[in-house]
Amino acid sequence: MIRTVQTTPYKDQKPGTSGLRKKVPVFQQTNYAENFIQSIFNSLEGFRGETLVIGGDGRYYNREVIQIAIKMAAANGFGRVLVGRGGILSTPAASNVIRKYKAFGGIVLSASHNPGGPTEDFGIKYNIGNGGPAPEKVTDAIYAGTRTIETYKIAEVADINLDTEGSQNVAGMEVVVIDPVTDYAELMEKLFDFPAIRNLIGGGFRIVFDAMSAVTGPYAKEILENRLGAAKGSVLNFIPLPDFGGHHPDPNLVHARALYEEMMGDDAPDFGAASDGDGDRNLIIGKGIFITPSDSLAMLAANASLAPGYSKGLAGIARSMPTSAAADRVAEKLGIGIYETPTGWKFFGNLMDAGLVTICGEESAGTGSNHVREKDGLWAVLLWLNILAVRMESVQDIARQHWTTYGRNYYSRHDYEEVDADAANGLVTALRDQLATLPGKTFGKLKVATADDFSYNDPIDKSVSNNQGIRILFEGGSRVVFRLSGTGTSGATLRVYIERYEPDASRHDTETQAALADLIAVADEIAGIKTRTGRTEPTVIT
Ligand code: VG1
Ligand code: CO
Repeated sequence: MIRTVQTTPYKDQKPGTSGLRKKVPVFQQTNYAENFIQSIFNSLEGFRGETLVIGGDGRYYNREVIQIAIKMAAANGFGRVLVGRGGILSTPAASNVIRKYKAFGGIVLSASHNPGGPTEDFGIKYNIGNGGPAPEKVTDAIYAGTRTIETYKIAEVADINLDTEGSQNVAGMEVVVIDPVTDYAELMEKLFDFPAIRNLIGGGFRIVFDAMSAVTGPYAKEILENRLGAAKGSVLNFIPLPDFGGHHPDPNLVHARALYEEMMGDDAPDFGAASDGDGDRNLIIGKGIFITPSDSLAMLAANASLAPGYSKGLAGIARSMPTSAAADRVAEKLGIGIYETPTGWKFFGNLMDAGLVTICGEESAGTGSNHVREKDGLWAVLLWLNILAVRMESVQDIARQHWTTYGRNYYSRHDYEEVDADAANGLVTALRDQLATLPGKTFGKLKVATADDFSYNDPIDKSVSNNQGIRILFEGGSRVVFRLSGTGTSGATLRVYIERYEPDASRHDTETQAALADLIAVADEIAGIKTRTGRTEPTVIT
């Protein structure tokens, strides 16, 4: 019943920032998914008889690849597979299941915030036993394996029933279909003061959560409406759809525009939030105020000890390099460590495992803690609600007080999507060539202090990751950062991150793009964005 199938390598199976992401038709090529999954297994040792967790965000092609992955896990000698009912597990829920049931690892099927559907995106990611994304040495080994693969192993059995909870036997391996929500909801109840949040909501505090027709719908319904008493209908777009209703399940001001408009209206609810395709990102909007992800990280860290799960305080904070330095000021005040890592959650795992950090965050709307080893959209929403329930102040008041105490880091990211790959690479190369000569140069009122290509030395496993983004730091704490996306599936996406620090509270009311206007102009002057890409405007501003 176990068949060994001859195959030939595909040359393009290099995992990016978060797993292998390609268009669905690419994944539908003969043996494409099989080659990658076998290469994952080939890179691992000692999993015979162990447990593997499998789940995905429900996007188009999810079920097909789950069937393949289960049959291949059986053929390769895993002892047990835990799979979410319907093939559903949000990314943070998958991380929790891996940890809770002491699995060897997990396969998470998602292309996160990218659109889904027959011609849109799909993805496969491997997570290790700590519940987090495989570190670079593992993804490098997987990629090396895909270049030389000759055979894969699969059990020749009928399709597994993914829709009924309980245990089945697949070619001698146990497959347990689990409820995707229960374990996760239990964990949230342990971390947060649900009675206090229930009181807040019972007292007339109105919330709205947009699940964007993606995976968090069932989680948000259960937690926000059933357990915390939010009015029925508070969770919008709660049915996960294979194509996310034709939208980008990306919780930002562009793709969650309707929510933003509602939150800026006269009769706005008190708190608005959204999550992405696989449930690991969050958007936080208070009545009349959008909280940037970088600010959210800082504000959550500053107030985390108000929630029971963090009442003993934080060990430290980590942020990705392009994320604003707002969290650094909180860490300084709390007297705890702050770590700056490359983009992507895989770099936080070692720091959390070593007990050096409790809370981590990225400017791309990812925040999380050591409760799992992925970023966690609903977790961020619940920590906000817990803080609001204790402080009994509005989001707006909490944000303003925070800026008054710490100063405000005006922050924005400009994305230029699907630009010509050669033009994008040329732009980055030209920037690298300028690094040595930029320091000391002035652009209007701005003087370059330092310029480099970010390198990360992991303090735990001593691995080094080079070329993680070009940083140009100006005197006074402003900076621009340039890097190319590692999650896109067509052309190149240039990301430009712009930040200015403003300590003076009387100047905290400027519109963000206006506050950053001179830096935006200098970024173009130094990098030649318009001339090199032919674009006059970013595709997305967040
Ligand atoms: C983007 C974000 C990064 C995030 C990654 C995965 O990567 O910038 O912060 O960790 O997506 O998020 P890139 O390489 O495109 O900039 V998710 O929610 O797509 O798994
Ligand atoms: Co995501």
